[in-house]
Amino acid sequence: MADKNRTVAASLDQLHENERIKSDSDYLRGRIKESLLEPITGALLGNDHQLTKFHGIYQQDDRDLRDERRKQKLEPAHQFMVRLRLPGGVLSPDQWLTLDDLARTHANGTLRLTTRQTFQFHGVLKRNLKATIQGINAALLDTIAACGDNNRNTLCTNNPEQSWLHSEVYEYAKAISAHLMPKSRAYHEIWLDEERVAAGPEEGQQEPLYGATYLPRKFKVAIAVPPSNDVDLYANDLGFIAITGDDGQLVGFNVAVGGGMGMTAGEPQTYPRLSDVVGFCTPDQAIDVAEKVLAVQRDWGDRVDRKHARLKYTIDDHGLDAFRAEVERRLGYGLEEARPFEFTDNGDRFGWVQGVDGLWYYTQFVENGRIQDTDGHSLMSGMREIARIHDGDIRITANQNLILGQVSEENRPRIQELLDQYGLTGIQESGPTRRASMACVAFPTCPLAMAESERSLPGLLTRIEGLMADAGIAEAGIIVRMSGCPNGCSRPYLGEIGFVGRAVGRYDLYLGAGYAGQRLNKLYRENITEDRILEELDPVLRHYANEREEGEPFGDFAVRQGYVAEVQEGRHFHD
Ligand code: SRM
Ligand code: SF4
Repeated sequence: MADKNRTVAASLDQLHENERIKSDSDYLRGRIKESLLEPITGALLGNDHQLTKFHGIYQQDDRDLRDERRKQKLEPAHQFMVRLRLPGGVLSPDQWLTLDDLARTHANGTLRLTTRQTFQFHGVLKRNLKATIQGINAALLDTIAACGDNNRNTLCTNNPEQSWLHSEVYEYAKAISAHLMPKSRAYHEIWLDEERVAAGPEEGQQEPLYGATYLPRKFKVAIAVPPSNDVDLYANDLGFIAITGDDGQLVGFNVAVGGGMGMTAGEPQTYPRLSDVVGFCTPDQAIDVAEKVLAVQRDWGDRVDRKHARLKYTIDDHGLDAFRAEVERRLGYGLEEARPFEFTDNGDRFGWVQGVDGLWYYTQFVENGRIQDTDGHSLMSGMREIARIHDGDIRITANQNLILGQVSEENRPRIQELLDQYGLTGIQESGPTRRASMACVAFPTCPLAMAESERSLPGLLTRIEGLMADAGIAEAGIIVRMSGCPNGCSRPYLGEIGFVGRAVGRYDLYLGAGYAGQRLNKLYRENITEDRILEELDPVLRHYANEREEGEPFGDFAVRQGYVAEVQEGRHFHD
């Protein structure tokens, strides 16, 4: 605590504007209450849109309508994205039904599963925001800190083949999320009408961990259970890798720090970076370790340049050894040496699997995480009917898919019937490459999108699948990821084939990531159209079909054959 927000105290004027906004916000209250009541505009007032992020709410506008509205001299079609905090991605069927209902009454009629195991609503109007949050709260869910400069949704491996460990490890995901959650009551006062307790001595202590200016930037934690790396552990600021003893029981976690994907085009001082494993801690130390890693980043992170403020840059600036030493100093003990482990892949296991608990788990492919009814596939209606009869839980994966968990033997045929009836089985029969693919949201809601992503990957994949079929490798599962800009929300730098949007219809093409999420890919072609993408990929896919070694993943092949150089040390420094 001694040096907390030292930099802030030095001089707010010299820091990034957001530091003042946070500092002046009265612990995330700002004028949000007034903003919500202002009828003249569909937007929030002043800087309140920066503060609502800490409550899981982003102000956006419909970019499909932007030009037309500008011509008509209308303000942008303001609307909001609302993101849930859902540690480990687990919810009940009743909670699903609430979210489904809110999506249809208060949002754009779809639900969006995210790459961090949670839900987003899009298209919520200002006048419906409060009712949406209250509806979420009534289902015992919340949106606290789902965005903003704080700890984001905590990921946890959901692989049903490891169900005996899942319940134990999931408890850590929940505990870390709760421990690192902002403690300000602003959320409860603004959205849930809680009365503010009169100012007293405790006023100054509203955020014992974060202080008045929270973190320099977002902070992300994941827990993985090897051999599955379905959470892309190395892409997180802080990762815990579950280590089991000979009896299969949890003995502790390897600790990894400094991962992140985001970069800015043309700014080589920004780069994706995979985290480094720095040691091992016992289960009862995990929360303390999470707190101290976050605290060092709080105090050492860059509060001047937000593009240089993530933990990965703090670590590269100070050196890994110095960072680890500071964490250990604050812990009061050293981390043990990391234990051996192996990740085999970062994908999901589709279809039915029986857990050691005797119950059944069904993983459903959801293309780019969008839950909606389309021609032939009534995913939204089907899931509604399934949730009505399902007596287990529902789990979201970090690959934007969902799992029906703990299905009883007796309920399984009924659920299968609904899966068939609503066309979910049809979606499931997509080829292995499509099922391993992910795209971020991008247009029309994301303000940062430079190119289409969610709306364009399905069509591009059809063309890539065509090339693969012609080359005789339709059955190969290649990890393809697309992002609409270099921020990398679909973790495209971990795609065996990665597309990163540069302008409408143009993408950077990356090749060569590791199949288990252990190696970044590398830029292969810059700023090319979809037609050029296919021209470029065709010979590489044919080469792969003819000369791959037994079981060799496409990313490894692309590196071995020299299409791209191997990325060293988990860092993606630009050529
Ligand atoms: Fe992201 C910003 C969507 C996962 C890196 N991300 C955004 C915003 C909120 C745009 C904005 O700032 O206004 C996007 C909203 C789009 C929309 O309309 O819904 C957005 N990010 C998403 C989601 C929904 C993508 C998806 O298709 O699933 C994911 C929501 C996760 C969640 O539930 O919490 C999402 N974003 C990620 C990930 C992947 C991950 O966390 O594993 C990353 C890369 C990992 C990382 O953080 O480095 C990611 N998002 C970013 C960045 C770049 C951060 C950086 O350090 O440079 C931004 C831009 C920013 O923060 O300035 C961003
Ligand atoms: Fe938006 Fe870029 Fe993230 Fe895609 S990668 S959702 S375009 S910020």
